Amino acid sequence: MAEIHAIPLSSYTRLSETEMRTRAENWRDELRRRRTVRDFSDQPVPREVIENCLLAAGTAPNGANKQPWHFVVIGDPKIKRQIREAAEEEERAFYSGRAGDEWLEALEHLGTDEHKPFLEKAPYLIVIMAESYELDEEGTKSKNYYVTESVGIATGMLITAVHRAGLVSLTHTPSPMGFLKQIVGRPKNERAFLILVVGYPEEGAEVPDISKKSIDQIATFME
Ligand code: IYR
Repeated sequence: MAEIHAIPLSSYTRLSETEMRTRAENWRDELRRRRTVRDFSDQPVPREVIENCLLAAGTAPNGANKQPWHFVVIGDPKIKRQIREAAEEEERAFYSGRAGDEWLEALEHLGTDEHKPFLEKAPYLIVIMAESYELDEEGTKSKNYYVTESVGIATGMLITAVHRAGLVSLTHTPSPMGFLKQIVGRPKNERAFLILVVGYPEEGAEVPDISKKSIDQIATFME
């Protein structure tokens, strides 16, 4: 066996059961307050807040600790406009038939359409890239593992960090997303995973009246 370099688990604090119960309830309630928002204000957000949310996301568990993600943070209005134009072109095709009837019916209650003003209005678009494989400075390739799972977990942690910081987000997945890689100019080992739109909600923002599944619907305990 190769020798591993191990250090004590000094960052862990064991909580009392009472504290644990309270925290689990409070965190559930805190995350229940999170809503995906589509009406964004153009009010600026401090860059440092975004940096810290990204560092939080970067702690995600991932395959072989390869950390196969890259976050492109776009505040430049010209690039935001380019992304909006390209995304709306894809979305027009999507909503006018490419999605198919079943998909369009499933989306009806959300009230989404091909218009994506938030891509220009929100202060930051975070284009999340997945590194399908690793490419070092000399151009040598090596494998990454569980890339989709890893980037998905990091994205969830980013969404949670953004919420915790008092901002709102929207997971936007223009379909297909090939155009993004070109606009943001990333290397060939990366593919666009999704766009996380981040900012403050617009005054009077509205969200769809939807609910989440119950514990019995989402979990099975085999005790
Ligand atoms: N990408 C489209 C469609 C869309 C798809 C799903 I699945 C959603 O939950 C919401 C929207 C759009 O952004 O409008």
